[in-house]
Amino acid sequence: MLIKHKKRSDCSEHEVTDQAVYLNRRQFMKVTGGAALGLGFGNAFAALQSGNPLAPPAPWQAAFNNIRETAYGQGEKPAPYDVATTYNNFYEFGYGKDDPAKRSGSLETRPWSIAVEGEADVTGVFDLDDIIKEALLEERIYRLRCVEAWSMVIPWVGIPLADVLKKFKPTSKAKYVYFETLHDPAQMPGQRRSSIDWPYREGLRMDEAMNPLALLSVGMYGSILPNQNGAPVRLVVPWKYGFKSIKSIVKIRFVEKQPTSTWMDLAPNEYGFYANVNPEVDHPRWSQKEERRLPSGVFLPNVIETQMFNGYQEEVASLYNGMDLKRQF
Ligand SMILES: Nc1nc2c(c(=O)[nH]1)N[C@H]1C(S)=C(S)[C@@H](COP(=O)(O)O)O[C@H]1N2
Ligand SMILES: [Mo]
Repeated sequence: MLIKHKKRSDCSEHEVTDQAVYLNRRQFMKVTGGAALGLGFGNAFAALQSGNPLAPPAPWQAAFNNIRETAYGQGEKPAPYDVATTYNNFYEFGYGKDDPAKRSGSLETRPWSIAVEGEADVTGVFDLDDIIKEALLEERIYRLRCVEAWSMVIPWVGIPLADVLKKFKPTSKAKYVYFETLHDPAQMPGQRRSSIDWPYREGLRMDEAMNPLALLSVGMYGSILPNQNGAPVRLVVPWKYGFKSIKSIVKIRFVEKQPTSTWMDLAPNEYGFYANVNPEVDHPRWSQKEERRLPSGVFLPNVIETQMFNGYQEEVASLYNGMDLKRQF
């Protein structure tokens, strides 16, 4: 059932897609369980089951056959799959935009455990697939705005972050939640260089993490996440610059004090803890007023205006009442 709650962020004036074409594509994805022939995004599943082609899907895999549609991003035009999977930032695999696609094949994403620590009643080490098989996966079509002034629309598959965090019963002392990416230079060649203090780290204030827009993503385009997009589990925080959406998460820690993040540590004058998309606050080295919406031609760049909170102001502006968004960037 598609519940229509029309918000401004649900549609984009710039890119109104032919709804019928898109709905047909979704219908097609459902019928084929995401393994759309020739579109290139069903291979992940096939590969996972390749040990025994006749084996029934594991319970967590079955969750992907029942992805709930939502109203988020209806009317947006998702980037072509090959753009979303070859133009990536994932420094654990190198600094080039196509390095993650070329070099992330070495990442082993199953089995995958997540350590939950800190100010919560339920802590310990949990298997990701146990979390997935208990959940109802949702599709959320979100704009992703990178601090480098490019953006794309991606149809994510995931679980509302709040639903997952609540299971661990955070205590009243949990004011922030901290996340960490895997640190394993054997699997992540970029970590063999010490330019960044690995592992990659991020954090959210508790009320931000509990906001309904925050998603713990385990898939995109109807199937599991490709390695270069942060497999097997990543954050998607669409009203913040892309670097907050930490990939390949292995640790969640509930904490009392504001944690620091990788980019704050590297360049505190350029990147803040909040990192909300804000066209009024320029990066010290470039403007944030506009963005290049991918796919974008070299000779005819597809440049659009950047929106406050990446266009999600109705959902999140109240989180920041009374805060000076120009100073607390
Ligand atoms: N662990 C980790 N997470 C990360 C990054 C990274 O380098 N390492 N890059 C971030 C940045 S800058 C962006 S824009 C998004 C890109 O996500 P995508 O490649 O799926 O589009 O991932 C974010 N998450
Ligand atoms: Mo980014």
